[in-house]
Amino acid sequence: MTMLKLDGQWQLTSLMDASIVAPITLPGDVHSALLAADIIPDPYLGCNETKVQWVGEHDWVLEKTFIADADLLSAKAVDLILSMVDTMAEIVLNGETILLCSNMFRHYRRDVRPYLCNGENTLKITLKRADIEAKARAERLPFPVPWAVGNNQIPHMNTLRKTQCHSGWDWGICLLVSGIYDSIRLQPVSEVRLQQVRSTQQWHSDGSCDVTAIISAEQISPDNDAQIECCLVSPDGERMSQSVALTGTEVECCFRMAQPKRWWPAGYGEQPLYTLTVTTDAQTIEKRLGLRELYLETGEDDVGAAMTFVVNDKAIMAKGANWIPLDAMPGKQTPDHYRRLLEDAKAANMNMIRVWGGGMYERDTFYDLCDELGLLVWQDLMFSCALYPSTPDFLRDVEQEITEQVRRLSDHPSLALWCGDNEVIGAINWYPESRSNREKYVVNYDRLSRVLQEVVEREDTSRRFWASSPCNGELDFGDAWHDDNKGDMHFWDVWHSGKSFDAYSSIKPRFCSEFGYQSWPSLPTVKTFASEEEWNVTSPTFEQHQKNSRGNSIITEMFTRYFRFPSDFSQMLYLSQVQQALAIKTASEYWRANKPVCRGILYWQLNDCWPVSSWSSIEYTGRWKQLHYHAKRFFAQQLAVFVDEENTLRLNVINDEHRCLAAKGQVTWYDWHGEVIDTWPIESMLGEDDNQVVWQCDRNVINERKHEGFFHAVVECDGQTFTNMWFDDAYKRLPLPKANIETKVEEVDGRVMVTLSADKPAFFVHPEFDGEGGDTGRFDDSSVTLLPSQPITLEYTGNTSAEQVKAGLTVYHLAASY
Ligand code: BMA
Repeated sequence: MTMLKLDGQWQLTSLMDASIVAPITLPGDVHSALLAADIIPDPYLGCNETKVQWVGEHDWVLEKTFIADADLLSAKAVDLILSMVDTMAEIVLNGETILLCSNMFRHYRRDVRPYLCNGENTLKITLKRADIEAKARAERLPFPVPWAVGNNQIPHMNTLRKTQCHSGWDWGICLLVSGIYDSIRLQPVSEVRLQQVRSTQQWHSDGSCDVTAIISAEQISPDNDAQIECCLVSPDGERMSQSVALTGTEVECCFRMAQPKRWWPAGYGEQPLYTLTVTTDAQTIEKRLGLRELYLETGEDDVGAAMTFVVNDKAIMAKGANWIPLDAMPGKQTPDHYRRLLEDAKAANMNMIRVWGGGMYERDTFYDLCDELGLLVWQDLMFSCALYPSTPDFLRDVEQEITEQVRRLSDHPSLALWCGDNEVIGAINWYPESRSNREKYVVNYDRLSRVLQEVVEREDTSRRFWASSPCNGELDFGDAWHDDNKGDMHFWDVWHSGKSFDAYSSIKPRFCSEFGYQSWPSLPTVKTFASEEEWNVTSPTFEQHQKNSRGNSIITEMFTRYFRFPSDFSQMLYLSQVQQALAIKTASEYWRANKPVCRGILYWQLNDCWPVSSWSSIEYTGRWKQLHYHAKRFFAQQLAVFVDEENTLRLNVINDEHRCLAAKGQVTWYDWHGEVIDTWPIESMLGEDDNQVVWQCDRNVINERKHEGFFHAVVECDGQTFTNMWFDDAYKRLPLPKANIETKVEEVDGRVMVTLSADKPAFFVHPEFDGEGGDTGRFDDSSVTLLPSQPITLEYTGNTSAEQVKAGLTVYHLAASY
């Protein structure tokens, strides 16, 4: 008896206008179906967002007929299994209502055998308007609970368990999507219903580890004693198996690993995965396990309190970015797209991704890839930037939701932390209602938070619950936007509060889980959503694709502090990406130079869910912004950083690996022709997890020759060379030379190589390929410094020939932007 998938083509009809009929592919969303059927224009183009708002204001019916054969009907039970149902849904099978759904994050499983008939069956799913339900729920609340005004374009989304950014965010289109985003299955059950498999790891002092699989199952035919097959295969293919009889509803299988292979975050070691397979009654659950010990160290210290993830007894420097939903139309969230983005995160030397609380508990694919790539996951529970109800109904629903999600995800080795929400503690200070009655709303907050904590601690004893991001610690309702001595912080003084980039060096965070700076997308990405007449930062299309009301002014105003004003639209786009890279580089490097005080840096944000101006380092098209290339350098396991502090310019060399390495190189002071003013050799032995000052220079010495040149460090370590730069003033005041850059594109052994050479020093040199396949390819490095007579050869990876790259190449650099 095999499981029947009801995925594929269904029929979609509007309940308000029966003439609107289209095929819909499930898993998928209503907007994608209407787009494919040419009923709506592409919401991502021009100002179409406004034109498609009506879609969220209809109720929709999804319908499919399918054949139930004798085999399926011979089962004692046939379970309909559903998840990611968005959101208010009535499920009707052959005229009988079998299920009402109202939480996008829940899992539903119902035996529908009594309603199935031999031959043709009809499954009908009605998706009701979310906006009306949200409003009705808000009206029933005992007191007003402020929603995410300023981010959401549709009110009261906080009353609904649905992705909060579906109604818009400060980088997000408002579509109010609906649909079913996961496979719809009919699972026949004859004897035993295999419900779930979870595992625990018990480490012993001799280095061995016991892996126990805890299998929950329900015997529905009492006549036979069900047998359960449990098998564990090591990364080398070594197989261990056990067969156990099911007594009661839970059974355990324990495997002792004498020499377990440990799983490590990226940059610290390998990611060996064991495969656990449990089978019974033609049902199988398979999981990939990584064996590792992990805890979060938050003990008090001289500074305040630590915030350090420790894996296999080694302190980890968490480096990464915040993750928002992959695509605003969930039907477009494909496995390939997940893989590409997460591989790009790893390629930029990240080892942690924060799944932000205004999106969704991610799909299995996401966590599987994080396990495989060594990306730790900071997992927010799905609450963000609003206050939330604490009514009994709401708490009951959430309790169920969190129970199910923790059970689903806790076996992933990548999962590092359960965090209760995004900025909800902070949000108590944002809204007039809660500001004027703080105690009431703090208690309201705590009622929900306590449920989240209790569920997490009951369901997953191996991980920490962290109430909120940001949060200064247990029951601390202080200002985690500014207190840098304990807990995690969100530092927005630069972007949202308009301070200059030096504000990043005014704090020494223990763990900065959010800080960001926006840029505009590159010209090739702009071309995908704006026609040429709209290529202007104040055009209607450009303003529609900027969701932070002051965003474009902030970017433009900041230009005036650091740069000479760019000469045209394409240079504005380019410069905005230099500026963004500089902001995040300044912060990340300074904080890394403060290790071990700082143990985590996650910038806002990795990705975009539609083409938009935003804080992302990767554009919606997949193109790397300059920031992502810089991240690859400033997140590398070894790094050299200039720090200008206390009248001294110094060079810190940082090693995050837990092994000693020799570092060698030099610091050179160049003039604007590339001639050496002075040079100093550096040589040092780096210890494990080290941070050393390897060179320093009195600032007065530099001040005497102000504006005469720039500092350049080159360090070689373990066969890798890394460089860095330092300038003694804002770029706009420096006499940057107008370098000429020569470009040679050639094919070498089937690889496309681009050699850049300059006659004078050139900074933020950024080649951009605009042509067919340009969105899927990239350079192996960019936004680099070019010194005269030191050409740099970059590889362009992608399905593009050297000829094509040559034809579509533009090389930007800072002095050519004005
Ligand atoms: C944060 C996030 C998001 C937001 C971002 C940019 O604090 O949590 O809510 O998109 O800032 O404003």
